[in-house]
Amino acid sequence: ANDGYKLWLQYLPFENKAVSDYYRDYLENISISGESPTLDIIQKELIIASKGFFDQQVLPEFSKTTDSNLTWIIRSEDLPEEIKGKLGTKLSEVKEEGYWLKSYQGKIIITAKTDIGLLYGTFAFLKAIQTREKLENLDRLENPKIQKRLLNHWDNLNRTVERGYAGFSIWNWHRLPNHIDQQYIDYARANASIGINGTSIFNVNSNALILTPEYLEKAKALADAFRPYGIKIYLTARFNAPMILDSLPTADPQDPAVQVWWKKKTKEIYSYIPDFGGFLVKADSEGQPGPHNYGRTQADGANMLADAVRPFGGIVMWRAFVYNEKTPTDRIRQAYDEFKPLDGTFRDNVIVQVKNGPLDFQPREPFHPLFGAMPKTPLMMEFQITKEYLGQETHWVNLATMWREILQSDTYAKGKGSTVSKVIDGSLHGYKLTGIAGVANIGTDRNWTGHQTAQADWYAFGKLAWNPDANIDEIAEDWLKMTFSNDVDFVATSKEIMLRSHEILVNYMTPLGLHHIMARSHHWGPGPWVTGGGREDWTATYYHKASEEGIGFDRTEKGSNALAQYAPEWKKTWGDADKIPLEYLLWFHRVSWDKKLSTGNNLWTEMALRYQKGVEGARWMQSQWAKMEGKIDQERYEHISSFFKIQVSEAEWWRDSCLLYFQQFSKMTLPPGVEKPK
Ligand code: GCW
Repeated sequence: ANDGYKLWLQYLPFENKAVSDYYRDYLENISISGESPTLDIIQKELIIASKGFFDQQVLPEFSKTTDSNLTWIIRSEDLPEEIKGKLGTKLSEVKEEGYWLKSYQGKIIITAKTDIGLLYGTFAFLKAIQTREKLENLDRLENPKIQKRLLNHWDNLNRTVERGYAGFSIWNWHRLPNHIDQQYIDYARANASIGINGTSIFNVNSNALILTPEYLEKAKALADAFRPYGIKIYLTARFNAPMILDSLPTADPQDPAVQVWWKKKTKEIYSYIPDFGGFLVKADSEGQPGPHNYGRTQADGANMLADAVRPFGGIVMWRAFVYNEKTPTDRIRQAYDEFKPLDGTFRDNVIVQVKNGPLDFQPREPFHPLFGAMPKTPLMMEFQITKEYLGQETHWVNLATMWREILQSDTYAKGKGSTVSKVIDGSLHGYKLTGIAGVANIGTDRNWTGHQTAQADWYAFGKLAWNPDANIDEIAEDWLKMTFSNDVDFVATSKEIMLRSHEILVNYMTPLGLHHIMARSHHWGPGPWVTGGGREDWTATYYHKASEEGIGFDRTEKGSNALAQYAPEWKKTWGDADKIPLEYLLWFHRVSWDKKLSTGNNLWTEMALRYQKGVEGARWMQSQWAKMEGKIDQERYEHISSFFKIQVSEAEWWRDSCLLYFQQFSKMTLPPGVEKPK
């Protein structure tokens, strides 16, 4: 039985003797020089892997000397002088967390400056075996392009997970700090295998209790367990914690007593966790307290915390997801309007964490206009790995496709080629601090992520965090091979499903630039009719504005002018309803139902056809998957098959509800080919 618990670290048995014999030479005798907890972990991982590959038949032998062994795991400083000389100056290109996987005179040398680099190199070596690479010509020197590569857990003290769809929180507060569950170790292994080096373990809608000794002790236990895997702990800071925990009359960041409180609190945290990474803060958003409460700016708030963590080398990740229903402008303008003028006023250990799009993790959004707009303030990316608005972990949708679209978008900040990926890897503006965060999709489900295939999103996030320009086709292919099988047909078919899945989902949920038409509050399923409830920016009608005249949000200068937050190059294409790619049409324009589009169809017909196409796409995925039976273990095959029943019926639900709802306004009939709503 295979329930998916082992993620992409399945280390499945080799398919035949020839393959097994080939890799056996490299796995049987391994030299690991040096000693450290991380080197112990490397050794353990090689044993786990060998047990899997060889079906318990072969176990690696380890020695400290390099002698006759074919595989060496060795810090670059410990390499024999002769080999150092042969490897030459390239050796110095291996940076702190980097590694070099190098085939050399029939041997494989895994070398790095640090033990964490060796751990990453070992995982790269195992991946090469898992994906059946030939080892003779290996020459892979890799350094991460982004420094802080974090998961953000939105986990609460009662173990519910905000927007979590894979069970409860894996953090068992009740048993911590004394019990370190094996799942924490497997979590650390999985993260280290993809280069994640930080985790913020608590919800951004934070509870100040997480900062009390009782919980700091638990956080410390996790930090101790994760340290040898190169993973640091970060905590969310509730802005009014001084008032809640110690009855201070205010949390004003300019108040000296408040500043002293945070300094003391920070010192206390570091006494538990000496390498504590720093704070993640959601302030002044969706009811969370923040500097606005005291007439202060986001920079005032962030800088106060930055000063507290600075002596210990910590950072502050300050979220830009700040908006307010009382601000009369278009919600999607607000973060830019507020943060852009603050550029250059943040301390250098602050990094502003910006969601990929200006609204909120929709199936498709244009990139956030802050990227490229804050040359003097390091910005980090926040992606949502959990699928709040994309089927909530029951739909198969490959998020890497969507992330690539954002990462490769051109901000034009310094002319053509100023991609978002270059903003966040720091190369565009010379940021000294770089980072990326993914809101975790992990829970207590046996397979961690609800949908077996949602593991791919966790995996891809790590890979893109390491290199935001990485090839997502390869990422998908590697993940499939490591997780399920190297069968050529299986990999080709499943990869095609993955790579087409995002466009399919967008078509059946929010085609043509529609957004936030999900049901209220829980965001599951369609709800274009959602209105009222006291807060306009949480209604669907605010975003689609459908009437008999037309549909869409005018964000040109005739409307909210959010378009002006982008480079002039974008104004030219996005500003013109006839030139804008149809994917973004209703995001930026309000158009009449009978408007003729570039496809030759009018808007209503195009919308109906796209919803239909989305449904057909989901059915196509399902039928392709049906052909995979027998190619992988039955348990996971069936798990995915049953989830397709959900996905297809929900795709139909979306199409039918949205078309029936919008038809009241368009007053046009459904075009041929679109099924009648059930
Ligand atoms: O996506 C929205 C979610 C909230 C979340 C918020 C945020 C943590 O609906 O549940 O709160 O964004 O990112 O802060």
